[in-house]
Amino acid sequence: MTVVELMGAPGSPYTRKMLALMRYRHIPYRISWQSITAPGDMGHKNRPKPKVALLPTYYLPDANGEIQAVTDSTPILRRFEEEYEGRSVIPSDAIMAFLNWLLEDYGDEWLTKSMFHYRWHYAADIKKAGSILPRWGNISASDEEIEPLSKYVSDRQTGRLTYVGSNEVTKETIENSFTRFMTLLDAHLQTAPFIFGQRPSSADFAVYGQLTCLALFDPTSSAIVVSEFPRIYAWTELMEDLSGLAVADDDSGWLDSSSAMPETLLALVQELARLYIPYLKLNAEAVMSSAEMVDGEVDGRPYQQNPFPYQAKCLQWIGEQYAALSDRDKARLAELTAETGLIEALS
Ligand SMILES: N[C@@H](CCC(=O)N[C@@H](CS)C(=O)NCC(=O)O)C(=O)O
Repeated sequence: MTVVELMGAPGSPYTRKMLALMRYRHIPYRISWQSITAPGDMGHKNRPKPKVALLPTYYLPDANGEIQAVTDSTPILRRFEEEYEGRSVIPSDAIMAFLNWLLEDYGDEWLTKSMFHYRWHYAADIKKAGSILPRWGNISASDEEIEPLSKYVSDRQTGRLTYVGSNEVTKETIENSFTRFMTLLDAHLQTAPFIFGQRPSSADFAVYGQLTCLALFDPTSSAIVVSEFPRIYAWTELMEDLSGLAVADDDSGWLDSSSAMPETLLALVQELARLYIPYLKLNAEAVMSSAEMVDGEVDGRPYQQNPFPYQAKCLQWIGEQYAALSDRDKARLAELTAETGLIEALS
């Protein structure tokens, strides 16, 4: 059996998303640990370099069998759906699969703002991340060797806060949205062990990836999760290794659209409609008009960040996923989510 090769780091939420996914799906892998340790150090010496240096980087064959460096967990996860049978992480019902796409995207693109904000905003978090992150790629390095790397990593990452959108204007919006999302997820997990029922979906893995930082590692956010959302702390630990989880061989265990959706899932959808999709639209407008700043309102408060072209693409993909639904599914989605404002947000 082919072994999938990748480079990643334990401090990278997307690496953790994909490691947990591969464990659950029984996809054998080999990882080389990499932390962002020194200028120009991103990349495996004897390997092709990806177009954009991101973690995780996978080394996968293209159509001609040539190994290429590829990044972006969302399409890679779907490539694995084609290549490996069983234990799928995409709900079998088209409507639930669409909502799963949205929630996966929220985890990857919005919850990560909380992750980056909590890790690089408060002194205790910066100190912990600065001292641990560079060690993950250099476990035997001496303290003297680590010291300048700690400084490099902290300076570099705090300098990137502005790209992620964590700043004095948005701090409150990001922190409020984190506790609100935790409250909604906590309520929903009281109805089922995973977001879309009895088996984990790609949205669970995306949210889990960010929570390996927010719940388990970074002291400020972890203190919030441990004291206010112990269920989510426990869930995050469970998600890490689902290789032994028994799931039905058929497609049973997923929520489906034939009956009403749980109120707690609708509340999560409402959060996407109210906050996430409007944010994506604001960003996409700024990208399309080549504005210098995203400058508008999110969640009823002023919002500013540097325009992010990748997230304009995310909005386009969401539109394509919606357009691919049959007319019947679109009508049923509208009916099921009528109270949430989702369809209005998507239009
Ligand atoms: N959309 C990408 C995002 C990956 C990503 O942003 N990775 C971060 C670390 S978790 C990274 O490598 N950042 C590089 C940098 O900050 O320069 C995915 O889903 O894989």
